[in-house]
Amino acid sequence: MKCRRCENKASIHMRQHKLALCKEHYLEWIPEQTARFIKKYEMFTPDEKILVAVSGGKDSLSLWDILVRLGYQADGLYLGLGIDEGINYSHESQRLTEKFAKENNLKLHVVDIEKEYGNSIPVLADISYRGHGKPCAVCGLAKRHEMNRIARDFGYDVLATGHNLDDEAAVLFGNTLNWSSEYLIRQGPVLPGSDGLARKVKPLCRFYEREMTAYAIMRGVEYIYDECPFADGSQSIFYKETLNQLETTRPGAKLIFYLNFLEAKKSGKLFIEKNERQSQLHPCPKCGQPTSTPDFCSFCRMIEKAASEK
Ligand code: Q46
Ligand code: ZN
Ligand code: ZN
Repeated sequence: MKCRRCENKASIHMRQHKLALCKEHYLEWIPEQTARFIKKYEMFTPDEKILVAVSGGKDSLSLWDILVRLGYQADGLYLGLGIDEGINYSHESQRLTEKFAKENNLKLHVVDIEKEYGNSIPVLADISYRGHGKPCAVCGLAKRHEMNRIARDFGYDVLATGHNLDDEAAVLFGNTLNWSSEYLIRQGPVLPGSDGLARKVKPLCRFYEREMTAYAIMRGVEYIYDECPFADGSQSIFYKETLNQLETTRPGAKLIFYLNFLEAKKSGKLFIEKNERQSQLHPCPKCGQPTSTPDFCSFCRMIEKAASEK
């Protein structure tokens, strides 16, 4: 297959976009699309200071790389969680993040949770749950708190995270299965700031995980391949696998799931009150049944259309 923009052999084929690109053009396409999403969702402007939360993984390091390539003022924040189980996760992810910052001459804030607060995340979790359960809730809480603190203390306008489409679709899937309306209302590419809370943005939210992996590899970004050992067997991984199965038979299913949700949310009709909805109904002039469509109800329209085409 050939690249859509030149005659060279394509390095990646994105079925859901019906688009194939060579390495050179793919490395152009990703920042172009990111710039488009930043504008479309009004994430930030060129004069705002951005703090990128970097974990040493492919998404956050690539996000940092893309923002810098686009000319934004983006500094990094690495949180040392003290997770040294198995592969020495924290140590290795910090090493790769610092290496990236150094090689690209970028400013990186490093906060070591244990040095700052006396205990690492696994220890804090052990204390909180008396040795039972995964540390993820404690970890999430600490991450949100520290990201916000650094953003506030150093005067950043916005906090950017590397969540990709697979992450967002999995969260949306989980929230939908549980009908967690409060979370559904808050989910989106931008979470506006409020008093003391920095605005949060997800510029990669429309890229598939596989697209981000391809970007990191083609760009030569050195990242940590392994996930945090505590991510193993998590619900979000199960949701991701389920959505991937769907995607295999219906290319684009994940993207449609997420984008249609954003559309529905934007239109304000997602959680419309029952009474409000009823007041928008009127009787169909033909059959008298309540309908929201102007004029005839959908059923009567269908019958009319069929009759007229006979
Ligand atoms: S929450 Fe849980 Fe992650 Fe923290 S303990 Fe690891 S898996 S890093 S995204
Ligand atoms: Zn090309
Ligand atoms: Zn507090």
